[in-house]
Amino acid sequence: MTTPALLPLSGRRIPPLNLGPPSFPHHRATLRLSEKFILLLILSAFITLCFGAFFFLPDSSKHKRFDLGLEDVLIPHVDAGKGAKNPGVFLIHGPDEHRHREEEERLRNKIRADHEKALEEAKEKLRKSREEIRAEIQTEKNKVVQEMKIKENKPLPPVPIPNLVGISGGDPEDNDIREKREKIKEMMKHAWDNYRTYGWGHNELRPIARKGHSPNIFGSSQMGATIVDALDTLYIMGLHAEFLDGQRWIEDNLDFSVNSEVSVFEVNIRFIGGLLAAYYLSGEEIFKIKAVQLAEKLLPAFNTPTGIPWAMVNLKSGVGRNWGWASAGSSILAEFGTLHMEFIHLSYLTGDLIYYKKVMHIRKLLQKMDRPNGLYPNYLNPRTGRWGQYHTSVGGLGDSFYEYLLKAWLMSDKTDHEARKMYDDAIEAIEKHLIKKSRGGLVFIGEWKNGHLEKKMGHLACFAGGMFALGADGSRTDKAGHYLELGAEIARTCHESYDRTALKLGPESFKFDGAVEAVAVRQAEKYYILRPEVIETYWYLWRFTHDPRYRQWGWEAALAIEKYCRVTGGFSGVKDVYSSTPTHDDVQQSFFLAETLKYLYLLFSGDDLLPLDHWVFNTEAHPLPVLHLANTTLSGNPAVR
Ligand code: DMJ
Repeated sequence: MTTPALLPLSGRRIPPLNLGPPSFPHHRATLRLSEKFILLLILSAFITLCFGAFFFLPDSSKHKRFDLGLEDVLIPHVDAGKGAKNPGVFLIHGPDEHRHREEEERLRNKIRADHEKALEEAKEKLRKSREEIRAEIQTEKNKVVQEMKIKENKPLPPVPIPNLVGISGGDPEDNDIREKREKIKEMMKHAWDNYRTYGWGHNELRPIARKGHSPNIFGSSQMGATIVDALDTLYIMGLHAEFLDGQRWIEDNLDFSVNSEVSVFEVNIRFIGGLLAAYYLSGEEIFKIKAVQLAEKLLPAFNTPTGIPWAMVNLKSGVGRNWGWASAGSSILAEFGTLHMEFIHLSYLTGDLIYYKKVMHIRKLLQKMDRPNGLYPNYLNPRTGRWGQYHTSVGGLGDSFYEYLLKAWLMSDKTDHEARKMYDDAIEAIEKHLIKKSRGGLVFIGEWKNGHLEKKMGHLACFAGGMFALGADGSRTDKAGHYLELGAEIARTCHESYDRTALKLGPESFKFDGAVEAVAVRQAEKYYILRPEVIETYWYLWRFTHDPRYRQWGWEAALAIEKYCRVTGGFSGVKDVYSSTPTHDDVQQSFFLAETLKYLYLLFSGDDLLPLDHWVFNTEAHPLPVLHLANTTLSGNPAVR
């Protein structure tokens, strides 16, 4: 293990970014525009100042102003003369002197306030760096373009639809397996029906309070996250009436012009991923149109000095910012690094390269950066392009970045070699520094914190078992067997984390510390919120090995969810998996319908349903078809060049 002293702890400052082609083809024009913008601001501040000063003149001069031969001054006034010659014009009469003064005073105050505000704004602008002003101008320009496009609501250009293999079926021959699959479908119906009754249109459901709920990742919006997230699961389960119900809601109600600050990552994986999958499965244009409209709303988040997007964006104003808790104002690796699949599909479907360019820009920037011990830190500052704290994780904050490198390669029909290389390099460093075996023989993935390995594994990191198995084929020389084995070891460890609890459901994170193995220690880490990652890994391992233990483990988890998480009004997370009398958290997460129940259903289906050589699942389990990019017009794609 490399000592911390050997780490390049400060992180290299990247060279000034070239914001020219391809992302900003009008670089020079934009520069001139920003200078003009500053001049304009100064000028407007000056004019406001003069205008304001005029109103602050002493009373005597002010009277003169009203004596300029105008007996009837044209300002709004309550005392509209009955005999006014001009309807709609209000007059000031001599006897109304008092009210006149009040009105004048009010006007003066308003002008003073406006004047001060304009000065403040001008000062604020001048304090900003050239790059920030440029980013703001870009945001404004994008907004105008976006509004024009939305107004036009023009149909999207037709593109060849990829080969959609196995969008239904998968009926198991074995009776027992068929019954299990039916049970999972019934659980889906229970979750959906209750959301339909009590939470319809809200983002999620509170199954005990029986009302709508919205997590902070969606701000104050009510965008029916559960509907969009659940659509493809409903479709593959053959719940067509429910699917249609969801489609109708989307057609009539899903609107993204909301004044709400949302997580770019979450909106991308749940909404754009969900809408794209629904589009591919059903062929209904509305899903594609909505996905594109939403993607345009996310684009302003990329207007940062480096092109690394903000974590959050206000869907109405386009203003972005980062989470307050993130190291040194950083963006998060697992967030800005988990856009690739959806954005490539958006470019494919629209013929508009903007999405492709945004994510390729992120990739190029990451490629150029130094990586301590070959590891990608979780935090990157979008203003400076420098890493934040040197924390690396395959669980929260890092996880799906690695997943998307592998899946970018798979989704490109294995032609995106650059992505595969980045994945292989990253996984090698992770294996070297983060993956260990406990005294009891359990393989786990720890968290790297400033040169020190914390022997703690999160539930989220359990997805990596499936990822290693999925990436085994195509890995570097003679390593396919090794990675499949590693995936199986991670699956075993995560199963242990479930098996060592009272409820047979896994905690949020678990430790390996002396005698403690695969068990949560802190109370705050003992909850289970209907997460899918362990079941996801069972499913991938099942597909690649057909070892019956994975179906058995999956069924154990399904029974535990049914027994401890099912309530009359839906399904709820539990606060402590070590307590045999569970307390519910009263949230039915949208990913329970998108992922947990979908992976369970697939686990008890035949391999002909959504076969893995034709479909790649995004990190929210939304299946997107493999794109044979060599035959398409994505001109920037390495496959074409
Ligand atoms: C899901 O929204 C996605 O899987 C994401 O990548 C991380 N975790 C949640 C579910 O646990």
